[in-house]
Amino acid sequence: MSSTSSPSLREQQHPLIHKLADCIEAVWHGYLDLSPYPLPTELGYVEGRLDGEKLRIENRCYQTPQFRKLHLELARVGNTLDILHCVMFPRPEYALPIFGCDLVGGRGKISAAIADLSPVNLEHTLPDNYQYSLKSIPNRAFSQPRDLPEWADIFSNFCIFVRPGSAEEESWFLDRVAAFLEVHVCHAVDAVPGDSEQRALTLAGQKYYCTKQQKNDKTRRVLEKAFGADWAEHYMTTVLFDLPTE
Ligand code: BLA
Repeated sequence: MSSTSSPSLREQQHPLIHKLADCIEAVWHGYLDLSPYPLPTELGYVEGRLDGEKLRIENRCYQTPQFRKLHLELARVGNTLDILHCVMFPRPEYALPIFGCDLVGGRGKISAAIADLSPVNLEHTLPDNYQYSLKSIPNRAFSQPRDLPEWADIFSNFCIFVRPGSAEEESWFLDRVAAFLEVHVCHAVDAVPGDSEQRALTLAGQKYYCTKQQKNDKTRRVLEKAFGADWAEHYMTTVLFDLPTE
């Protein structure tokens, strides 16, 4: 494992990952008041080995007045596995959903493309203004929809989980995620902070979201094989799906 200055992985990754990474950063820079998020420096850029192949992880992290942590992670295993992971954690003062996205591919094909705006309230519903905006985004008929695993009860009705079957479907996915992001940042910058009771509920909802995401064995396995079980547990609970310290 080593830390070095961070070269840009996305130029070498699947074109959909490259485009989505650029899109996410353009929305963040275009609409939000970004400041750096203090990620432990040893985790900005990491390298390990998986089945004798090099695993490289590059993290970009920011915070804003509304978001505790905006995290974009790009990872590459040798030339066989490409990953984009992105989560936008709102500050618990704001009763906003969590934007999450994961793209996993290899050998020129994306096998899993998932994106959602996930509710964190007890009723498990998105705020009315989100529902209204999201309903107007075109719903495309992807040829290979995928079933969510058993732990995934955190996602909304608007969640998209597919294996994109063509270049056209890849661009549909990209357009849908771009639309999710625009809806999200536009509503987020207008949001007003709630009271302490509301904050506690939102925090509990975020905690539930993280607990469920930590059950993703497919993510854990990749990290365990490259870096060991303890490192994987530490990474999943402190970098990928951590919680604010109250
Ligand atoms: C699936 N995630 C996967 C898969 C791998 C990873 C290898 C299986 C791909 C497939 O079945 O085709 C691996 N993902 C990683 C790794 C990282 C990562 C190593 O992010 C870490 C850096 N996962 C998320 C987020 C969401 C998410 C934010 O990190 C959703 C918002 C979802 N990933 C997700 C889901 C699956 C997946 C639902 C399918 C799991 C399954 O089918 O069991």
